[in-house]
Amino acid sequence: MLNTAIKAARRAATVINRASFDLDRITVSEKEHNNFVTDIDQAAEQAIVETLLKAYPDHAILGEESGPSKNLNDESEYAWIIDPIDGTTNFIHGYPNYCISIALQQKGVITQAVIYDPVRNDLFTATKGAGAYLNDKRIRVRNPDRLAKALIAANHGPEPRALAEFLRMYETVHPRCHGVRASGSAALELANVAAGRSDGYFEKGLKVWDIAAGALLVTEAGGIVGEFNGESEYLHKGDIIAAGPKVFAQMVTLLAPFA
Ligand code: LIP
Repeated sequence: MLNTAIKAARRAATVINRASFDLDRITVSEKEHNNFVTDIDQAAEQAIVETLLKAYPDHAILGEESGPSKNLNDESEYAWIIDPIDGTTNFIHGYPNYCISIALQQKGVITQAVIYDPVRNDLFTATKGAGAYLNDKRIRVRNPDRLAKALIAANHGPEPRALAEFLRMYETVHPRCHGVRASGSAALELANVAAGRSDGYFEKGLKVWDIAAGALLVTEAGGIVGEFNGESEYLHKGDIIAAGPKVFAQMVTLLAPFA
């Protein structure tokens, strides 16, 4: 199943890379203020869904662009959760920080994860209980002993209210670590934590397709993922902190007031 997801991600990447050479030709629409979708998101999702359903015609689908398939329900044995371009705003601008995110949920539990960065050709994969990998090499969170030694990533959604709260959270965390970076792709931020490229990440108001694959990568790389109060319903809640165990505890202490 992981191999099928990798094949699907690579097919989507072909669509995305081709389009990235001529961004003026893509069709952009605004779902809501500053929340964009392009014809390339839709074409990439179609390529992913076709590949998955060719191999597994009975599986359910939850795609950012196509929504839930008719057979998706709480009882679905297998459901694929897809974000064809996580970081669409970056993609539209040619800002090279976006990725394809595909997760498999099996009876409510995420068991497979693929995040593919088509710009850097970085393929992140994880299988529950079998570790996390970047381009076939095992990855682990960095786990510094103190937040004061950590580089943290964070983002915020498009709503003005979310921005105001984000600025307060930024003010809280930034002076206590090496810095906070905001680069517009939740899935890649999680993959970066898993690979030890950053030490922690926080964001509120996300959708399940933004975080399902990335959360498995982090936990399989030895990290912790939770809500702002440390609880574990982050996939449904959409508010997430991810980090190595020591930094996670310190981030929860600082960010719990924003839960
Ligand atoms: C985006 C996220 C980003 C978040 C945006 C949006 P999209 O996903 O990854 O981190 O701040 O609100 O959800 O819409 O590009 O797939």
